Amino acid sequence: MRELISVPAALVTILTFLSCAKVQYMGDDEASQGDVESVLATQPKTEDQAKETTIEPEEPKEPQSAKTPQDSPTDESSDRLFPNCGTNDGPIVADIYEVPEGSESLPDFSSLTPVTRVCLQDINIPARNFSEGFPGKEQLVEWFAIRAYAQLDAPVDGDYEISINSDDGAKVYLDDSLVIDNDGLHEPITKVEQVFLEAGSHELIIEYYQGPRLEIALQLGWTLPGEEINQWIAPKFFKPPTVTP
Ligand SMILES: [Ca+2]
Repeated sequence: MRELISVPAALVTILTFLSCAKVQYMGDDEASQGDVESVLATQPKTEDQAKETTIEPEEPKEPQSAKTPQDSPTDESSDRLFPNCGTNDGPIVADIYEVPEGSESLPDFSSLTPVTRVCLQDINIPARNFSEGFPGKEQLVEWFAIRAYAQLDAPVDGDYEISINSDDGAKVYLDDSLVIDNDGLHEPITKVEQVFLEAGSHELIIEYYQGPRLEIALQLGWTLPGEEINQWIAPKFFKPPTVTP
């Protein structure tokens, strides 16, 4: 008789324990899910990936795993020339625009809204077939424009020969002054202008557009005072712009 009583008592004890364990687990589960959601809220994600992070109550043995963000956060770089603009990918900030087919010169940038913003280490895209597009963004093949902003560091006082090679049109501004006008619908053409620069930083704006097919090119160069070799300006001479629109 004693055994008949003690067996149900043991069952009750076990059931009570399991019930508490379940409540405890559900509490952890909700907390974990909240943690994950707060982490993911700061990261780009797709709907599918968001679903993947949902904790499955059927697998209570590994609630901790839910706290680990998914191994493959969404990569938005597919629609960018360079990802992580403003961090490790270059001081030059460049806005990309679409321009109407048939454009024979640079657009009026003030009337346009950028499609996206990218960053560059330098302005050195040698002439290439248009079908290759711009580095990292094959879609940029025709009828687009770029307005790029940076500071250019002049190492010494003196007369610089600034050069721009572009296909199609481009303009170079330093400290709000137009320095080179290479605008128009044309094959790769290099224009050179002599400019006196004091040593130090100068606000640089490059405007560029690519019209139809054939070729793409955009390179910014200089000949330093007292030297004779024109070289494409190295990344170390660029700094982030002080102001961007
Ligand atoms: Ca072209």
